[in-house]
Amino acid sequence: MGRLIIISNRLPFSIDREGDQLTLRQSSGGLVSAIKSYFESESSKNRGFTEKLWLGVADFPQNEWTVVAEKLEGRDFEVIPLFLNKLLYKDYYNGFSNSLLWPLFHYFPSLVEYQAHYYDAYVKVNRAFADKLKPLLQPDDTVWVHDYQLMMLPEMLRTDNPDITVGFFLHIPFPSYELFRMLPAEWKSSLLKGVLGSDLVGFHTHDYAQHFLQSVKMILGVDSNFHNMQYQDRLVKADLFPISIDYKKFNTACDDPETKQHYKDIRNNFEGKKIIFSVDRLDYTKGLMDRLNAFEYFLEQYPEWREKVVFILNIVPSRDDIQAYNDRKQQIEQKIGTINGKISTITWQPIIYRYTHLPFNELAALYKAADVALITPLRDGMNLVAKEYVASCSARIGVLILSELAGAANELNEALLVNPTDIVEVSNAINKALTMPQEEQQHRMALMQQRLSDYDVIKWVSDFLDQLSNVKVEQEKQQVK
Ligand code: GDG
Repeated sequence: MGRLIIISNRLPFSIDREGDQLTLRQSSGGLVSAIKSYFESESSKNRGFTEKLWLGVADFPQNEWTVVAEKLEGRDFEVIPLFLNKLLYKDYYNGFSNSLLWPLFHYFPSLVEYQAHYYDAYVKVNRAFADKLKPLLQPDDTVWVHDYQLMMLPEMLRTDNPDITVGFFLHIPFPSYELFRMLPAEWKSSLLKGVLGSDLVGFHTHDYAQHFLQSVKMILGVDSNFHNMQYQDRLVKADLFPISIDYKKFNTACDDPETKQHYKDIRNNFEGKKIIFSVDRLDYTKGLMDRLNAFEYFLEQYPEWREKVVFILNIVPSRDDIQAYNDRKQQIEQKIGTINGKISTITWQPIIYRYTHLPFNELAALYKAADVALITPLRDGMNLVAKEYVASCSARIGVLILSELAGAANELNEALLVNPTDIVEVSNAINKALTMPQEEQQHRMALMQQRLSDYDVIKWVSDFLDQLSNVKVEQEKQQVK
């Protein structure tokens, strides 16, 4: 067994600076916690990779690498930093990735910015990743490329090393062909050919995999048989791997003294009141405005809940150098002000709003304290917050209200599933959640918890890597025939 090389846009940590002191902070995204939990697990040790490496763009200048490298000593993986020109990175990341692929793949075609220089930057940065890896690659390495920022990389790696083992996983939805076809001809075929450089392509849901296969057929004329394609005389498989969470970490988080203290403070502060909670990055895909409209409508339709419920809304800063994000922030804050101004009393405010990144223990305490989690994205590849809320603390009660347009809705069937744009349905769901008998809450939660603990994130990683090696075995069999 050779080495495992993880490739993602950013490295799994960022740098905090205080004066000339640098400290490393682990990034809090789903991918990072998934891979970290896997690296620390027995499964990873048993698989016998000789080494684990992580390649991504560094958020620190090249001249600080020696200092950063010292701080990384003793980790269970090696870091390969890629240093890029800032302007090039901006056009690739803010531009092609987040002002074109992100809105298109989340069904916001009117927000897509078709700019040729964004595309050029995307090709160049994918090439820079391939060039960085080229001299380091060994024939028995397993390379796992992550997400929409690097769709062209698998093909580039394959051209450099035809026998390489490459997996690709898309963390966001793959849109229906009707959306994907809106891209200019050269761009859409390069993206698909790029991904098809892999041996295995992973998606969160069956629908995303089907959409991908249909685009491959319509645009490249490549047929599929179930999940298998024969592309350039090579078997390529597209399958579903719904990402999960570190179930144990969330399930036991409430035993931690710091979490307990936060929990006590929250409950004391809102004594006698029901708590509705949500936490999202500030993003138009998260449906924050529709959620606020639904909550306002709920307070009008069910006035008996006034002064008896609070909505703790935590928004995490994100991509604030993109105009579409900044505009949304102002609109959301205005809406919160309007609702609070209109409905508050001298002793009660319906929405407690914070715009910050919460420390883990506080997040865990809020998950535990929440009677209802209101998670209503307009589109979401998966949505880990929904899974984390369910997993948080054993023997839990509480109700999850979840958008049917989040990938997680496929697995969390016992949640109250809603159309996030239907304010009447969401408002009724809030009332139903707040009045649901405890036994029913417990029953629904127990079923969902069981499912999450059976397929946790370590299983997710192992499952993907197992299938990746299986595809290689099948390819070899085909060659022998
Ligand atoms: C992509 C896809 C897919 C959030 N706020 C705080 C905080 N978080 C953590 C949560 C959770 C993660 O960030 C966000 O989960 P998402 O599911 O939205 O994941 P992303 O990585 O942003 O997005 C998404 C995912 O990839 C995985 O494939 O589910 O659909 O868009 O883990 O806990 N953590 C802390 N404080 C916060 O304030 N500590």
